[in-house]
Amino acid sequence: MKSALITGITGQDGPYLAELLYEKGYRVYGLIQGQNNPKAARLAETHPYVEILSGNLLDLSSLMRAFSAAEPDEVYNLGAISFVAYSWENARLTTDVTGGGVLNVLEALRFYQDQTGKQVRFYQASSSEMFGKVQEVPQRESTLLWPRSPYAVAKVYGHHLTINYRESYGLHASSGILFNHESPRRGQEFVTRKVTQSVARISLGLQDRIALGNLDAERDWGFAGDYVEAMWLMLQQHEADDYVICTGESHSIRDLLTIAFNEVGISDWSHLVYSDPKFFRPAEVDHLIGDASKARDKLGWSPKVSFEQLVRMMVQNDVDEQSKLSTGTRS
Ligand code: NAP
Ligand code: F7E
Repeated sequence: MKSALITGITGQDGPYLAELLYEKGYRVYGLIQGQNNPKAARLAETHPYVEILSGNLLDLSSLMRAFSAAEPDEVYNLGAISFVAYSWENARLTTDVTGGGVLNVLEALRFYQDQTGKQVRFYQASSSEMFGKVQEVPQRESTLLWPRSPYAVAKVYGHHLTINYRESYGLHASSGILFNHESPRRGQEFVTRKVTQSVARISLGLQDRIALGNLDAERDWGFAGDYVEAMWLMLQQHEADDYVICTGESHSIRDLLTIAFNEVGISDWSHLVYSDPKFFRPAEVDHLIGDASKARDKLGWSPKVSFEQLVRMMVQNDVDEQSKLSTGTRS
């Protein structure tokens, strides 16, 4: 039985990846930070097969202990401070966790390999945010990186460190340059979930309007459930490598609003959305669109869920969730 260790198990992607690995017969370990993290109990309920290990990306010794406990064949480093807007206000912490955390995991892995002689495969969660002020359209593995936030700069560090450890020590270390991927489990601070949850609440009479920032930004949005499969496929290759994972389609926040409102029968949303300066960023990533040809050719990977299906899935989930919550509040 193979064993996998996932950092960031309490985020959006962690549980999808855990489900995939468990279905494939893996023993799944998840690293959880904090002394009494409320997400641990929730995970134990929804994913009882995940064996929880306590640890923090900032604490090398905790990672070394996690390696000893999990005896992993594969390690997926999904843990990060991942909200771009937050990274300007907490640049030091973001740099340490999102960037320095990669160094700690790679060092723990090297130590574990040296001690046991076991070969461990490593996945690093890199990001399309690294392309930032894009130097080529569409963006591919060879596109020059031009990060536009402390988060993106930290991800560039983790990306290059992964490549460097592969080249320096011969580690089977791969970096997935994933474009935005969403789901009903997406954190409420990200624009897709913020929109789908607000639209659900507006349709139920629980909210009047949505405050947003830049409506013209464009992203290549896919479904998280599709993207975790690409992570796994990368670690099944004979050679470690870097891959862009995306849909090859780009949409604006306006498109997102149109599809989301349409799902609840509202065709004109202009009076339901207003602009709030606090949601504009010091430096914006205006337009992202990727080219996943390499992943398609070498991994046999392609996305299954379209942007429209994704947004509709998220709105339907939020309508159900908000209806239950409001009924619970009234009773
Ligand atoms: P997410 O929902 O923000 O989850 C982040 C995870 O990291 C959470 O489990 C969080 O734990 C954990 N974490 C934060 N600080 C930590 C620390 N100091 N020690 C240990 N764990 C820590 O992110 P996601 O959307 O699942 O994304 C997974 C990874 O892919 C992230 O690295 C993200 O940067 C990257 N990525 C995401 C996208 C996307 O569109 N979703 C695209 C490209 C790359 P708590 O819950 O306890 O805070
Ligand atoms: O913003 C604009 C905002 O926060 C998308 C992370 O998973 O994907 C994610 O980063 C766009 C930006 O995601 C609001 O200015 C407008 O242009 O949903 P987001 P992100 O910054 O693209 C990448 C690939 C990652 O790696 C990250 O970890 O939407 N926008 N108004 C807004 N964004 C938010 N959050 N809130 C607004 O009110």
